[in-house]
Amino acid sequence: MTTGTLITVAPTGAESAKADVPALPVTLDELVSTAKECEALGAAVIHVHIRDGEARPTLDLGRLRDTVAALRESTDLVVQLSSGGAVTDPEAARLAVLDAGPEMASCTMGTVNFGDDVFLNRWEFVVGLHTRMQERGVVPEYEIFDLGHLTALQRLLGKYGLPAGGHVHVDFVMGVPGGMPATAEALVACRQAVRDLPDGTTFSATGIGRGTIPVILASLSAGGHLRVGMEDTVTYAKGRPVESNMQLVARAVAFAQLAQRPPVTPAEARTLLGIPA
Ligand code: KMH
Ligand code: ZN
Repeated sequence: MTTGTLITVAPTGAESAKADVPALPVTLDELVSTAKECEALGAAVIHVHIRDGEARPTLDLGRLRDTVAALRESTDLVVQLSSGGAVTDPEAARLAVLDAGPEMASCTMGTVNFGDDVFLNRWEFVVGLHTRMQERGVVPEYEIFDLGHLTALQRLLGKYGLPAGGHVHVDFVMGVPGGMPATAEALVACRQAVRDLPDGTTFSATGIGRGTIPVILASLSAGGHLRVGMEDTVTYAKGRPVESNMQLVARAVAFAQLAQRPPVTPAEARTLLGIPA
């Protein structure tokens, strides 16, 4: 059954510098006002990376706790903290993200070359993240950068059981240099592999850079959901920098409406993802 579209906004990420992308929300105030505006436009989930006082990526626990509290206070969005952080973040700090008490967190399903860097996700670490999320009642979004990550997820769930809430939701991150391409063909291959996961597994997809629009169109056509935002996309169209996260969310909402799969509300997103209201 085709449903409405769950739209996740990923407003900041860990890769772009504020100096290069001045519209990037990096302070708590900027993040909260972005979140409120994106919610009003149709976003239901926010995937959060935070920055320190110098706008550098950080996993500082105090700041993460304040961020979760501020987003809960000001919006109804599902708050999904990134446990991926930046490629330089140590495993212990990435695990400690769960101590900030989010409803949801990302869980990347394997190692991937990441431009000139390596985004390291050892099996033992992935198992640690998954089981700690089960213990804490944090609902994962499994990040899939390559087709084999879905096989790894099948293995993880087979050995360690379903996540908190019992529902499996994955996000295809497409077009990272070193990962799978941002193409309709790759999305269909992932969609096929999702059939080997538990019944009812849902997926969203995000295309990096120029893959943004092809992936939106392919995901909507294949019954998937959408993630958009300045973590993944800083150019709106050729020669036109993104002006704000709201511009990207508004475009995703318009595509979803054209596909006759309008955005779901945060409350509907919680039901879909198995998150207690
Ligand atoms: N910043 C990337 C190295 C996640 O948020 O879980 C990892 C990332 C994935 O963005
Ligand atoms: Zn992220």
